[in-house]
Amino acid sequence: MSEQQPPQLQQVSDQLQVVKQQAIEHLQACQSIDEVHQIRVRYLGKKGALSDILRGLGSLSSQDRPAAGKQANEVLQQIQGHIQQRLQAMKQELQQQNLQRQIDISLPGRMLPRGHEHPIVQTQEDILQCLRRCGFDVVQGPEVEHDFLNFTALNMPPGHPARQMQDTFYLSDDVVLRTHTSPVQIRVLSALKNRQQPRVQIASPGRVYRRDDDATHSPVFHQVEGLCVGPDVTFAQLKGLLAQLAQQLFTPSTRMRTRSSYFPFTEPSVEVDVSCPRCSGDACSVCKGTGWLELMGAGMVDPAVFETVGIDSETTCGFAFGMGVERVAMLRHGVTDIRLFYSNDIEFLQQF
Ligand code: FA5
Repeated sequence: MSEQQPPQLQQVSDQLQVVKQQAIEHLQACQSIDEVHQIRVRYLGKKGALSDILRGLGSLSSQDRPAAGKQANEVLQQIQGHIQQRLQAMKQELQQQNLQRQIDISLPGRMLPRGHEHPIVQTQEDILQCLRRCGFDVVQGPEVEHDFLNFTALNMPPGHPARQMQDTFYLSDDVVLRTHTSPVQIRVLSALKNRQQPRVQIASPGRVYRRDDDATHSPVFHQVEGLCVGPDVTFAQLKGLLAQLAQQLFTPSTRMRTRSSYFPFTEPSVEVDVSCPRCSGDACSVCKGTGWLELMGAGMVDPAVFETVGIDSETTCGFAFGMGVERVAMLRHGVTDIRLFYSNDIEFLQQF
């Protein structure tokens, strides 16, 4: 049996028990650490329930006041203890949840999206790969070129009508953005000047520039140039090489044909066609019913080019060819608008 208390003290004691009970119930119902802090303020704060009771202790007799103060202090400590316990339990629960979330070693790793080479780079690399296997070394030339190397040394002196075949970006009177990769031929041949029986076999890839802009012509595009020079290089070798190249770039059944053409730096000159990869030569809308698609220009190096760079054209001959990389990529993948390659459209690029 608890000791009988004076009536006023008993009243305070009852109030303290009610406040404690309510605080415990509220703490149990709390769902978050924030809510626990709100309960602390509500019961133990300056304007809280316990402070209300403490303020009323002044009206007690001086005999009862110490006992009431002691009881209030005990209730304060008990509520604080419950708050600590509740916070502790909540923190442990959170840690447990976080651990479960962090260390599920059975989950698959998060895959980062993977990029790949641009279709133009892929095609250029396939062309070079094929040429490397045939013994060609890869040589690069500058994109800003002397008018002399881009035109004059290739048998197109100023005023030559063939210059108009390639609408040119002039940077100054005698400096241009190269319109084709053929000036690399001149740079390579000039280095062989005065050599007895010069031999060289190079492939030169790179960007070229023309004032062109429509669905099949871009102002900036890529070419791969091939040059093979020696004492006994023949047109038959050129045809054999290009037939092999066409079969490797398209399908093993791809056929090749040459049509007579004109380039100032080759003689004879040809346009090289391949059987349409879409219809295998049967005629379709891609080849406009002809069964053939134009692939590149080629020919035997014109003796005038050898003479310009100081190589004896009586004892040296060679062949050269030049193809548009975009054109090859369009034929391989059935792309009808060249601008798609430069549009940075991720859905288009993801197809390759
Ligand atoms: C030339 O540029 C010659 N230098 C190629 C050559 C080299 C012939 C060596 C003989 C010996 P042509 O202007 O035809 O030739 O261009 C070659 C290829 O570049 C064309 O077949 C075409 O596929 C591509 N081409 C030309 N203009 C553009 C353009 N604006 N956009 C995309 N591709 C183009």
